[in-house]
Amino acid sequence: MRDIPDPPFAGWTPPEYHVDEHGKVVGAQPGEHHNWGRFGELDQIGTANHLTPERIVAAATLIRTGKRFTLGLPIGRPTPGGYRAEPLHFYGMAAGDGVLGGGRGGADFQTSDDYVVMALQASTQLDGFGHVGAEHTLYNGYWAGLVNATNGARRLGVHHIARHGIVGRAVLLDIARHLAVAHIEPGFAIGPDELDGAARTQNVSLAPGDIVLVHTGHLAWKMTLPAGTPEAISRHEPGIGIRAIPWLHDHDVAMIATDTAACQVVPAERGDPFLTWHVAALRDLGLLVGELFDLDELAADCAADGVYEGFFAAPPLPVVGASGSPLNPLVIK
Ligand code: UVW
Repeated sequence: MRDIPDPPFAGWTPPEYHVDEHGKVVGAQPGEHHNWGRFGELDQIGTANHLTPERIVAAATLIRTGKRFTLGLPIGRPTPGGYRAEPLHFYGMAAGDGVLGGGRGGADFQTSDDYVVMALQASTQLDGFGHVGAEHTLYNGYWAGLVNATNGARRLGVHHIARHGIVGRAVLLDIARHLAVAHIEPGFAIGPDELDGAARTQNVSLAPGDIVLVHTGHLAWKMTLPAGTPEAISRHEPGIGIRAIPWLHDHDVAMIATDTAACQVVPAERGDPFLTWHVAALRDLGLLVGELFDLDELAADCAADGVYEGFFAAPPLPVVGASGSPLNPLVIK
C-alpha cells in the first residue's frame, strides 16, 4: 500500500478567554452591524423576535385568493446546486412486500414505513445559529465550543427557532426580473441598489419583520445544465453581498432566503474568505437565513398579478441541538 500522508496541523494555542455560566464568551465583540443584546443577553432566536403576533395577524390579511406556493425542493431527486451528499430515502417495510406475503402485516394488511438519512442542510433549509461563527463565537456571543459532536448545540440549537416558529409577511424581490435577465450570473453580488431597485419597480415597500425572498433564477438555470459539466459542478453562484448587511439590519428583516445554495454570493466579494457574509448574517445579526428556496413559480405568479407579498410559514423541524433544519416553506396569496 502507498503511504497515506497525515493531514496538515497548524498547532494549538489554548485560547485566552473566559466562558461564563451561560455559555457566553466574556468580552466578545460582534462586527459593526449586530443584534447582540438587542433581544436579551440570553436570546437564542435572533431576528425571529421580529415575528410578533401583531405582524402575523397583519400578514394573515394578505391571504386573498388562497393560491399556495410551496418552496421546498423535492427530497429524493438530485438537488440542483446542492453540494452536500444527496438525502438517502429507503424503506424499512413496504406495502409491496405485504402483497408478496412478507412484511409485518403478512397477506392480510399492507403497511409501509420509510427513512430519510440526510444532512439537515442538504436541501431547502434554514441555517441555524450554530451553523457558522468566527473568533470562537456564535450569535449573541455564545461560545462556538458549545456546539460539538458529542452534545450537539448546547446553546443556539435550531429547536429554539422551531418552538417560536417562522411565520409572517413574505416579500418577493425578483432581482433577475429587475435586471432583465433569466438568471443572474454566478459571482454577482446583490447589494442595496438591486434590493431597493427591485422593490421600487415592483411597487412594494418593505416593513420591519419581513421575510425577504430573493429570486435570482439561478436554481432554474442550474437544472438545465448537463450533469458533470464544470458549470453544473461549480459552487459559484450569485447571492447577497456584504454591502447588503447594513440594509438587512436597517430594515429589521426577519429572514432572507434565496434560490441558491449559499444565500450569499460565491465567491465572496473583494477576495474575502468565503464565510464572511455568513458570519455577519448569522453570528452578528442573528438573521434567519434560508437557502435553496424554489422561487420560480412564485416569481412567475407575482409578475403576472403584480402582487409581490403574501403570508409565509416555514416551521423548522424541532431537532434538538441541530444547526439547521430542512424546510418546505409555504407562501399563500
Ligand atoms: C456553508 O457552506 C458552511 O454553509 P451554507 O450551506 O450555509 O452555504
